[in-house]
Amino acid sequence: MHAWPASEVPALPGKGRDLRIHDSSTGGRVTLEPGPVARIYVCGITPYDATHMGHAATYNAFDLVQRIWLDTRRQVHYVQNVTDVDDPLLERAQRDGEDWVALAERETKLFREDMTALRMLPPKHYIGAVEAIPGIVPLVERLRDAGAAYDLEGDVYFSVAADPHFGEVSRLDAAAMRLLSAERGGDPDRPGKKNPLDPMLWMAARPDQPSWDGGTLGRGRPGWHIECVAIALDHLGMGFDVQGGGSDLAFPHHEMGASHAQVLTGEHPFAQAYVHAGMVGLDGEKMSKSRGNLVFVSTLRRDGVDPAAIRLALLAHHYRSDWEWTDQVLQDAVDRLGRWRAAVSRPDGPSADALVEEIRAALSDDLDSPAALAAVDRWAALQQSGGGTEEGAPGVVSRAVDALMGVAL
Ligand code: 5CA
Ligand code: ZN
Repeated sequence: MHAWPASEVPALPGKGRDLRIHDSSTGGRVTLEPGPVARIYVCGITPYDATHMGHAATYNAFDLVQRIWLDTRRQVHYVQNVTDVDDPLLERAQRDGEDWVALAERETKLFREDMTALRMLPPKHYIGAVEAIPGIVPLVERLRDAGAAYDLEGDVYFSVAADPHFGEVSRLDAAAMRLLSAERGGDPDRPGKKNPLDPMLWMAARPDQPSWDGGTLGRGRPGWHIECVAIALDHLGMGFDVQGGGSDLAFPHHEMGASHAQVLTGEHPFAQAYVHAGMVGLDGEKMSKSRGNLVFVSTLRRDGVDPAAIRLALLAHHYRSDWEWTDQVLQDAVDRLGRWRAAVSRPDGPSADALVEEIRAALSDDLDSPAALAAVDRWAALQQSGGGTEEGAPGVVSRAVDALMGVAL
């Protein structure tokens, strides 16, 4: 699949700092030490509805990670998937009497447009589940042949017992895992499973559902977790730097993905750090396509909201916190954008050197974007009160907020 166009990332004076970030698998902060090419996999959308503020917040967090790496003069190898065949997508297409392929294509196109407008850096490889199927089948066959997967009425399940490291990503107890498995696409109550948590690797063809040739597995379609594993192993290999997504992916998705990959390769870990963004809610509920309580990026854009203001609304919250979208959040961002634009519209102003370092320090400290915004606010207030006359300083500030936070002033 093609991704979306990259916005330019201006070069800044000096050099960025290495990122310290919260890793779910250790429960604490780790300093990431990528090589010259940092490798990141961020789980993509299931395209049955438009990009909402929760999605945008999660992709914003991982966009910051990449911008920090670019600022440390590294290249970034970014991979993202599109879950373009899965139960929720097929159910929505069925409900609306729409062709599931057309639905997925339409929503993926809209997602690309939203990401472009928000200046999110595009993945180098943007891969759909359907196009990954030829690579998924041999992985499932290998797991089965190694005794790490078993057949249940034609479906193939992964045996979590095969991975000695199972449970280390989310660090949840068995009861919590069982609950979340039922909520998030698993089937812990299906009779005949070896362990209720075992996830499906390959689902045998169902009547009236799309299916593909699965070699010795028979016709069917892939399970969710193996999709991301196949794509990540194909394009990044084991031990890549960051596996990212919202906190709802820690279990089962990232836990199972790590186990699949670790059993397949005999290596550990799948990713150096598992990074999870908090959930954005509306009216006290997690914003989700299934609940339907959504604020869409595309609706705001259509209403004439500047994408830079949307981006500032996201950046005003720490990526790990759960927060609520309100009209006030957007209004505050619109006001801030106005103040910042006014402050950089003059040819001179207070020196930007210290500010650039403050932004770098804040973001490299577990992506503390609220602190980065506060630093820019202080500079803008100083500018407003006539606090400096350094020629070109406003230009440096503009470039810094664009390069490090994707906000075009
Ligand atoms: N296709 C899978 C991942 S392989 C999936 O979870 N798709 S999704 O469309 O449901 O979500 C896309 C990304 O947005 C995921 O990282 C998910 O964790 C994140 N996300 C979904 N809802 C929210 C929310 N309310 N707040 C923050 N992030 C969210
Ligand atoms: Zn995924």
